[in-house]
Formats: sequence, C-alpha cells, structure tokens
Amino acid sequence: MKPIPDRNSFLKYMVPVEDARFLILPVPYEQTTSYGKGTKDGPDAIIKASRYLELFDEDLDTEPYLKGIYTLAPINFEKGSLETSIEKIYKEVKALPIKDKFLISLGGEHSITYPIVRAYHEQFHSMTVLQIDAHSDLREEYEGTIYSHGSVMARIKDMAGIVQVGIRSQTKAEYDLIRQRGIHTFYMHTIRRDSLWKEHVVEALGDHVYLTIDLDGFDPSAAPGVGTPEPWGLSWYDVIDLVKLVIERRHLIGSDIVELAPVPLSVTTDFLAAKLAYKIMGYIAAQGG
Ligand SMILES: [Mn+2]
Repeated sequence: MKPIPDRNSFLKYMVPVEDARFLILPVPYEQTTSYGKGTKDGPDAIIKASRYLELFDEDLDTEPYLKGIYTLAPINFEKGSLETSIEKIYKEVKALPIKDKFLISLGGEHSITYPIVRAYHEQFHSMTVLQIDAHSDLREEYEGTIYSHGSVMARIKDMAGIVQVGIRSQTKAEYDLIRQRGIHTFYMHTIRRDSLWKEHVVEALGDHVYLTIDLDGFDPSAAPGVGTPEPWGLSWYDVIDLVKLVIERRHLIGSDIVELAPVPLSVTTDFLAAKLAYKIMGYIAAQGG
C-alpha cells in the first residue's frame, strides 16, 4: 500500500493502520519534571520536525517509510493523579498490537517508560531495557513520588534486566544499587576510553530488547532541548551505531524517545529526535523487519 500524504502524521505520510509496520504514539505527559519544563510539547515538536526529513536514507539506500507508518492520536491526559495517568499509558499501550508492529512512543517525560515497559513485559516476559541517558533514574522515589522521571528505572528493575549507557550523573545510593543488583551501567567516563564499548553493551543484552532513549544521553551540543542537561554526552553516531548493532544482533521489540523540552527559536533537538526515530525504523527495515 503506497503511503498517502497526511500533513499531521510523522513524515507527512500515513497508511491505514493495518498496513503499517511502524506505529508512532505521542505521549505528551509532564507532571514531575524537576528543572526545565516543556516536555509535554515534545511529541508535537518531533512530528512537526519529521515533516522536513528526507524520506530516503542514503546510508541504507532505502526509503523506510514505504514499510508503512501510522501515527496514533496523542494520549489525552485530563487532570488526574500521577497514578491515573500512568495507568492510562499502560492501558493504551496494552491495547496496541505491539507484537506485530513496532511501536515508537514519543515523550513527554521519562516516567512514561514504566507503564509502557509493563505492557511489553506482559507480552514478552523476559526482556532487557536498554536505557540511553545521562542519569540512572534509579532513585527509589523522587520529590515525593515513586512515579517520578528520576525513579523510572527503579520501577522497571523488578520486571526486566537493565543496561544503561551514557550515565554521568547519579547519587551514591544509585551507584551502590547498581553494584548490588548487577545492573550493567556503561558510564560516560569509561565509554570515552573504551573503543569496543558498543560490543560490550550488546553482550550485556538479552535476546529481547526494549530501547528507551532519554535525549539528555546525547551531548548537550547535539541535543540542547532537554530539561536537565549534563556535559559530555554521546554523539549522534555513538547512538545510531549502537542502535544499529543492537538491531542486527538482538530482537528490538519497541522503543521510546523522551524528555524533549523544545527550545524557542531552536529546532536542533526536535530534528535530532525525529531523525533518530526514522533511523530506528530504517535499521529495522534493513534487517527485513
Ligand atoms: Mn535523563
């Protein structure tokens, strides 16, 4: 089925949902951000930027959108408790055909990953969550709630294995927890000294991998539009080469891109996030997926 123009969809094209290989789910959720605000505007900014991307991928020599992309309606968060919103994300993702299609969820703050992973865990049972991030997000609770963006991986650690990449900011308690629980954390200070770090990351992954990308894992020069930037992060090619290797060697089952807080008059991060989503689709399409 040839994709038809639709100006509100990712890349300006869509196919009927039954023909789509890829689903895009906007999750404009923001309730617990700590410093910079604006992640609720992230999904819309990514979809807007995506309309200006080239459909052709010169590295892969393909037009991945021909596999079919369907952009879902944004999740609608009415006023309610954190628990109600988290439950809503879980129910919406659980109702999607996540085993047959590849879902990319667009945040929103990082808290959204916990209910999404919960829905995946019910379908796939054994899985590893690969987290690209500057922060460990392993605090038992943060600013009075266990559903904070700063606690998201603490919620996930009892459901799935965790492999963290790009970490360069954490508490002593998080540092100790990583050692107690055998969590694989690839710190930025070791990545920059280890030319084989991507291989080591892949070796730490199980067969089924869910990928969560907090955009602050990137260096702030590449992705300035985040709420809590940290110096010296991953480059564009660090991230996409890792993602490519993971897709070649493991089963990538789903992904999210979170924490975009659009900056007025700068669309750098919006375009990076949109292209990242399209690269993920391209690598999956290149594997025949
Ligand atoms: Mn982070």
